[in-house]
Amino acid sequence: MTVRVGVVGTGNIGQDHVRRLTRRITGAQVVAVSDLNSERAQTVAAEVPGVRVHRSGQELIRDDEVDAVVVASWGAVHEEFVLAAIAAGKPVFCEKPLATTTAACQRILDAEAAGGRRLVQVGFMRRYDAGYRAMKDAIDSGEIGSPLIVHCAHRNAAAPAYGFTSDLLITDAAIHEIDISRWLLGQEIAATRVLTPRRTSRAGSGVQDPQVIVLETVTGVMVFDEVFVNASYGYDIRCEVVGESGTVALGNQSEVVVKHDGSRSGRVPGDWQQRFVHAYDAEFQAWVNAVASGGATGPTAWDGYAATAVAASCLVALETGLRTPVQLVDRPVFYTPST
Ligand code: NAD
Ligand code: ISE
Repeated sequence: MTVRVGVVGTGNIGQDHVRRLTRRITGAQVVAVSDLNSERAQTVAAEVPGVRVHRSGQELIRDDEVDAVVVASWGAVHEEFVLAAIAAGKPVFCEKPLATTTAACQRILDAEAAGGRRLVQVGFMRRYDAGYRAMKDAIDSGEIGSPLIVHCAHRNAAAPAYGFTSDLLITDAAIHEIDISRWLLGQEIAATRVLTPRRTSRAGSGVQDPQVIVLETVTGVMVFDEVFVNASYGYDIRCEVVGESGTVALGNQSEVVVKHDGSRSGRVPGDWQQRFVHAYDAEFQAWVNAVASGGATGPTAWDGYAATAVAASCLVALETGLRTPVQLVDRPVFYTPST
């Protein structure tokens, strides 16, 4: 079966996803797109023969020839499209964040559970990265003993051109470490703190960049996440888990080593598209395979909810400077731990 996909939001990552579904993923065909910016939608549609442009995401979701939906619009409008896809009984891949408030995520949990069938996959693509997967295997095998501390860094060369705020360092960037820590450790996060180092001169006016986010899990594992979105030298993602008897860390991300004029050097990826290209491909292939077989896989709406709840706690911690508990409802039985 070829899964006929409609994509809502054809900005940066929406365009990427249209191209990957068209050129690299097997078993899928993009048949429709929609964007508030209709010119952008038309331009993206022109690249792929036979793609229809809808006037709205809602119209696209109602299209009988769309079997499954990708939501890649701005975070604040994810909820309405995810709820519409669930109401239509269509599988939906939603880019992170699932929604921007815990109340909105809760409405998605309720709607999906009421339908009795998993339809939502959230775009936490790091779970498909070979490095993170190898880290998880090492942790789960018991090789490094019980995890105690996690060190992460999330450095972007430059913040996106639109007004990037202090809050977005948490809700747009650190949300990836929030998810990957929950997944690597297999535990929920119970409390957060946000430390505010000296600001880089490259930060926008009033923007707290960098930040050090501290996540404390239910068993007391501490995650230290440096988020620095104007690091200037490249896109650098680091993660090391320290266990009772060893450590495991992401390896060197450079695909080559250059030796020249008495020095040895490697390459630093420029951005997330380069660094995680294989992870996005694997994530989409897994989604399409699951949809084609009538199943579901990957990060669930619960994972989206939990990540947004932890981010909400970090926002309070940033504002107050205090250790802030995470408010989580009990996980519904419908959401067994995801892989
Ligand atoms: P973007 O601004 O480049 O693109 C978003 C697009 O959505 C724009 O073209 C905008 O016109 C469109 N849009 C907004 N509201 C809409 C609506 N109601 N209906 C239809 N279209 C609408 O942003 P982006 O960088 O592509 O990010 C999009 C989403 O993807 C965000 O949620 C972001 O957090 C996420 N993202 C995830 C990753 C990742 O690594 N997984 C990377 C980048 C972005
Ligand atoms: C972007 O939205 C992403 O999700 C990238 O993966 C992340 O590294 C970047 O900081 C975000 O702005």
